Amino acid sequence: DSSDITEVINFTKSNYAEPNPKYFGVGKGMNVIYLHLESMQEFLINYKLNGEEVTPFLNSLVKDGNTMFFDNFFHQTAQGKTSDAEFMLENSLYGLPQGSAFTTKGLNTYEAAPAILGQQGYTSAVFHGNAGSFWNRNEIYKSFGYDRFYDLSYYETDDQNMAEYGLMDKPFYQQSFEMLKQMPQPFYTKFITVSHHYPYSMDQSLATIGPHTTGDKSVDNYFQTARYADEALEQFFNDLKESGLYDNSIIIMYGDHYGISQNHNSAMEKVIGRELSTFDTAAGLQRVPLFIRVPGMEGGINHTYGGQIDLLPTLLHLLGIDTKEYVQLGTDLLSEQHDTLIPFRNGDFVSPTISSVGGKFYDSNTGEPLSDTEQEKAKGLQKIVEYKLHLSDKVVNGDLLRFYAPNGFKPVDRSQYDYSKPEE
Ligand code: GP9
Ligand code: MN
Repeated sequence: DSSDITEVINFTKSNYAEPNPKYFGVGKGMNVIYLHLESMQEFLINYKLNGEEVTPFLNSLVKDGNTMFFDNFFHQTAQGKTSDAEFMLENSLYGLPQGSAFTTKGLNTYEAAPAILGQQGYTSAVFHGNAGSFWNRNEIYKSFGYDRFYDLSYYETDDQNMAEYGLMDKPFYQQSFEMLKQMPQPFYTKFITVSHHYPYSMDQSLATIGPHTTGDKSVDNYFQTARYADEALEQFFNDLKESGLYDNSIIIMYGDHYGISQNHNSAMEKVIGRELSTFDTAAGLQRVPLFIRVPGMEGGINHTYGGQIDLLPTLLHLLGIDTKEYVQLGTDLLSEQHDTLIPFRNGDFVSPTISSVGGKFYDSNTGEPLSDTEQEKAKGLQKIVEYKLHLSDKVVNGDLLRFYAPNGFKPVDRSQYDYSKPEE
């Protein structure tokens, strides 16, 4: 009932991280472009396969000085995979422990990014070259307040340009760009790519790097589709630059979840070039890349520990919108008070000092089991992690945002949205 939301608000208020004056509002009024790096793991960045960079374009952004790259950023998804990542970045609420909140909680009340920004004059859209019903997107996006959803029906496809889950990244970005140019500004947009998706097979005539040589097919192919995705991104960036959108848009790129599951650990040892412990595979390798570029903001490598839950408060603060009154479980990555305790959905966690995997605690820096003297501290962190997940599940399962809206926030009216393509 409505008293449950009070407990949640008490927590989010106490966990609130004040915006950093250095970054608050630096992107005020700018467009927002989220680029979904399907199945990208952090280890790909600066990885060399036979002396060749796999993702030369992304690597160039790490050192370009204008883009912030986070090298301790973790995905926090579970069975809902892509949809869990989207759920977190739109709401700063966790996905569910089982199944996908997108599928089962599509009709809930949300206070999601598109609605918050819609009330600040933004037009929002998702671009995705797959059927709109996949992950129930065409329903839950209405609850988030997305104005437009350009799904597969908006794209030209043929037998040559389709990957297993939809239109391949290069034609996808090309065609999306034509639609993006027509959008009223400022806009809040998200581009969900599909080429670099398990099992990572692609037309070999389009491949520009050889496969890896571990002997594990999906691991080996992973590098080819990653290269293709990297090339598609570069092409899209070039279009943004030529059109001028590059100069008034915040670009955020995030890996959604692991691409190589823990069923491939022995091949991954060959990829990484050393023996991998449970800590390495269950925690360390769950890092995904995060890039944030705000025109005029200084970049560089940022070592802050963070997760997908933190994206929404980070973005809103960059846009100059305070998050104190919102029910958000993450905190601004750029705040001095950012909470660096990062829960995984299964109750494991990472932090800059202590990590937890399967009920055992580790030193985050050495990967060694934690000393006896620090066990109590670790148990304290474990309790907080469980509490955060518990509160989030209470909000999502109880549809608790029905009972609370921050001052001035107008609840979303789902009936106002229709994503079907107009007749020609
Ligand atoms: C499909 C795509 C894939 O539309 O987003 O989702 P995933 O299998 O990665 O969860
Ligand atoms: Mn995915």
